[in-house]
Amino acid sequence: MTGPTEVRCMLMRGGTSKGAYFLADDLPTEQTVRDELLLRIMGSPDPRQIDGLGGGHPLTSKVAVVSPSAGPEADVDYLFLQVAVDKAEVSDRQNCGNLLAGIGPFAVERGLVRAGTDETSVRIRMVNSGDFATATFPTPDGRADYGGDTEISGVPGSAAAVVIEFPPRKGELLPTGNVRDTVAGIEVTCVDNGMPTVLMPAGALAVTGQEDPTDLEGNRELTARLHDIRLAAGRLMGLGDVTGTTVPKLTLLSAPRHGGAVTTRTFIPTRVHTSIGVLGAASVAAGLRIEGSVAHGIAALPAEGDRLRIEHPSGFTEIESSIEHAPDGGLRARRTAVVRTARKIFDGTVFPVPPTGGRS
Ligand code: NQM
Repeated sequence: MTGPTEVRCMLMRGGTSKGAYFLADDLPTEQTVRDELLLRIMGSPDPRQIDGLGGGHPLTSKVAVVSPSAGPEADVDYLFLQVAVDKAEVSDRQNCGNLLAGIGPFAVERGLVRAGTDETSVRIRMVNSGDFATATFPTPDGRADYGGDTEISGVPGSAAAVVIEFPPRKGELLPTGNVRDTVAGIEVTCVDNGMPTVLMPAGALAVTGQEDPTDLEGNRELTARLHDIRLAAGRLMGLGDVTGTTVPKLTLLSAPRHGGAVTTRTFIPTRVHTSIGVLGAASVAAGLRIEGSVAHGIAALPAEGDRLRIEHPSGFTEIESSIEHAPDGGLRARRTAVVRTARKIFDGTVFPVPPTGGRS
């Protein structure tokens, strides 16, 4: 069975990423049919995704599937799908906090949520992880308004703020149960505050941690070591064999250079992020606060307050993060909050490459 020949779709920028947003009802219910259709919509596999909506980079090859929530704790359910650029793969193994920024406005645009008169808060269940978030954004006259004066690093100009609050997480912050692990010869801290991430000092890998993403991607010795570290860390984190999956991410840490808490370079996991993911930053922020972690000694933590400035290749992400000891003694994220922006780019009908176009 092949999917439909045309599909209702909205292209949105969410934070520093871009993706195709769909109502679940507008896509096939059968997962293999849906995924094959999404590959043809995004133009994968092809390094340029020239025949589809994808932009030739993992950060612009993303899909959000939205539906009314199945449970009372949320208004909508958001399933994130990473469409590989140069492989015929669609993965639900990770979440995306950047596309998350567009979910509230999209839910209003599609009539899943009734907008308030000035602003609207949408409670979102992130299907990939089972976590929740509340996004608040302006809706003057009951319509999503994307214009505003909020700037985020990695996006030119300004737009309306989307304030995202994550409630306390049930999951353990340290998936290996250890503050430090020795993995493939180096000490790392494995942390998960919504995005499984392996934190490591850049210096332990013979780089400064200030390099451009392309320089890091081109460093064969480094990428070979990171490959081994990721496979070993993935197993320790309970993720099994992570060959071919997009988690865990790998973040190289070094001292802050611009008044922030830390400098980051994040492999996602092969390309280097041009900034940092939202949940990636949430995991880094939590890791910085864990005493004894490989990150703690590198971090310049503010004397008070939850707000941390995570430096990255195109500027910084400010994130509010606090952690606590759970009754069972483990560490948990108490609260995480971040400000993003989002924008509707087009709303219409997408025409997938026909299956006979060589990708069926
Ligand atoms: O960590 C890229 C992005 C992301 C993920 C990636 C993200 C997050 O920036 O919340 O948003 O890590 O693959 O879109």
